Amino acid sequence: MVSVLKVKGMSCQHCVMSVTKALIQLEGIKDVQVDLAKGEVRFDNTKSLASDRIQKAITDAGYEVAPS
Ligand SMILES: [Cu+2]
Repeated sequence: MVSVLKVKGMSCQHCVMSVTKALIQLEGIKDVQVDLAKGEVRFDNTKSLASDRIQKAITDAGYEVAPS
């Protein structure tokens, strides 16, 4: 299932890489794409991983998931 999250605090290509790396190492998360201008992260959650796991990975990387 393709999901889109709003992520606060991303400001440059380094942030894009950090968030991408944090997500891609989660089980079943594939095709991570970050839209820096919109502050959006899109990914395919192929194993229906719980959203709190995904949010924690982003938080641990130093960014904040905005409520949708
Ligand atoms: Cu940055």
